Amino acid sequence: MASFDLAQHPHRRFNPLTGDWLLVSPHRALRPWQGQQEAPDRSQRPAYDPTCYLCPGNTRANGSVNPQYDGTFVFDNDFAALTPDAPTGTVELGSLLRAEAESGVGRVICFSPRHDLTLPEMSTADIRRVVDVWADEFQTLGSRPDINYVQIFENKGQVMGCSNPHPHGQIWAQRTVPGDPAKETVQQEAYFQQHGRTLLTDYLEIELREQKRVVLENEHFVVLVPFWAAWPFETLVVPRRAVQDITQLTEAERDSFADAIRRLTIRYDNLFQTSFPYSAGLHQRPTDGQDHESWHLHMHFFPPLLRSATVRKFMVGYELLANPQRDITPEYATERLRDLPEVHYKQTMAQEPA
Ligand code: H2U
Ligand code: ZN
Repeated sequence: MASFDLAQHPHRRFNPLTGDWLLVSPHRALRPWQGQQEAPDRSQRPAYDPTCYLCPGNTRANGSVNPQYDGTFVFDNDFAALTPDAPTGTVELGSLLRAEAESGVGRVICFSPRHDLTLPEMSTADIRRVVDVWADEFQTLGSRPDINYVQIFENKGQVMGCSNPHPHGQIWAQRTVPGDPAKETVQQEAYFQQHGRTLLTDYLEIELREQKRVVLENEHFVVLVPFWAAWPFETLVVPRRAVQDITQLTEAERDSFADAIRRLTIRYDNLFQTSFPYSAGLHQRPTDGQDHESWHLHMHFFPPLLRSATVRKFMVGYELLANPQRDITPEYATERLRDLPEVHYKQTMAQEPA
């Protein structure tokens, strides 16, 4: 029998950040790449949409009027999933039926006044302003006694349930530490106790040596397809220096972060020449007042597209019942992402005849 080869044979991979496992079935992806199946998406939105509830000067659903902002704009979500003043209390029916009140804050962040842009079409300087807003919001929300975790994220594209194409993200900040960040806290803490270094410091060292899953690097950040990635083109954006949260990044590191986000999202759009949908978000230390030396800030990108702009991955069947599974190996996904240009395809097309 042939010796075990990650590129050919079915195997399980361990996710050290969550402690979960993933099934990889590379042989199922051996069928040849079909190449691009759809025409590039050339659609353009207007720079200003009078019906958009996020554009400057427009009225939102609750009657508030947005200012004539020219950079970023942050407001309390008018339909927040969590509110700060919810009644407290618990319900327990034996040990099996348990509930407890939860409180928190929802914020919406407009990345740009321009309705027609997305992160990959914004300048590095403008993305840097978004990074600064994330840091300010983390600082303000995280220092509240009633907030112990701040989840900053972006849903991009209709398939991800995003209700409006205007470039924006959200923050849900709450009293308890939710599931995945809680798992990552436990895992990183255990690793740090044992090794005295953060889990992602050591992980980065391996990836930089191996160079099999690194998509791009700059002075302070590395973008890679994690060894345990569950989504076809899932990536992790990691600062080289172990910082626990975004407020600890230096000016130069914040610039690097913006550069990494821009270059990665351009590659995503270029992959299927479409506005690439994803859910992305920062993972950082809980703001519960405890020392979280073991935490290493990072940003996850979870994109659902699989083979083209219309063929997407669903977590169904085995994945709903057992654990995530993938056909395209993380190493192959890295090659695909690495081969793409860092000039946005719409910009390239603008120079060419239609
Ligand atoms: P999506 O990224 O899921 O589309 O989120 C947009 C958010 O904007 C959503 O959470 C909020 C919704 O509650 N929103 C307002 O706060 N005011 C509005 O007038 C419309 C939408
Ligand atoms: Zn708009």
